[in-house]
Amino acid sequence: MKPVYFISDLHLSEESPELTGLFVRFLNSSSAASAQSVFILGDLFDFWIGDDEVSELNTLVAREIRKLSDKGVAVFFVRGNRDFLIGQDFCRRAGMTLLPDYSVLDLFGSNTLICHGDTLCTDDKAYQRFRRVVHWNWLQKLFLMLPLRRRTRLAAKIRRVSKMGKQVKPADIMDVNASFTAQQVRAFNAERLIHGHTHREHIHHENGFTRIVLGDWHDNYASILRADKHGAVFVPLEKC
Ligand code: LP5
Ligand code: MN
Repeated sequence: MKPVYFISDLHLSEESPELTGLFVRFLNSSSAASAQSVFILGDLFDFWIGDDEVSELNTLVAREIRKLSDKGVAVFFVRGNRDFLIGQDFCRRAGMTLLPDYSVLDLFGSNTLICHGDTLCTDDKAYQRFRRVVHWNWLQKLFLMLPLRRRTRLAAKIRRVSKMGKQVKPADIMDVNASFTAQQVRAFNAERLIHGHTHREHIHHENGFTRIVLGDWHDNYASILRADKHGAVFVPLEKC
């Protein structure tokens, strides 16, 4: 059985072409080409204001992902808190399948729950309130009707508020809530959880299940998890 790869939190933007370079390197690696599937668990982009924004960056990203899927590798995408507006149009362009917020995979015989991770941070009440509001369908529709320039300005404003807020929020409320997380894992009848969002790359063995946290991509570092019949490990990009 071919391996399966998991990545998240690349936060690609025009401002960090080096991260786009790392991603392209991964997509073109022999490991990615010989994978069964690649799961992108959200925050692929630093922010997303609608599939109708066709930029040089997202055109390149869509083309590179499609090249991999054209090789027969199934690419799946779960939305993050930065790119929750990615829709079917972009996924079609990239040749990837859009998944719901939570999915359970039979990963080499082990039931594995996957999600971005933001929904598990239930102690961050302000964020959860914000999330509920920006997921209102009518509000998203209204936002998507605005001119692109207006949307960009609004997104930048929200990013500024978010950045400032993070400086004063206690670090522990920005992590997953342990009992809510355990409850979700049990509800989905899973024995393993893979998520991103918190950027705290680690493999935890706790509360009777394994919780794998994907890291963010930064400073020439790519957080890549490989799962195969032997288990799941982080692999350096150089070995891919
Ligand atoms: O992303 P990060 O790591 O900085 O922080 C997240 C949470 N913040 C977010 C916001 C995103 O960064 C911004 C996404 C931009 C999307 C663009 C499209 C917008 C579309 C709107 C469609 C209807 O997710 C942050 C968490 C942190 O993770 C850790 O988990 O704490 O949560 C917040 O910062 C939320 C704040 O606590 C409350 C936000 C109030 C926002 C008020 C908006 C004011 C702007 C005024 C514009 C009119
Ligand atoms: Mn996130």
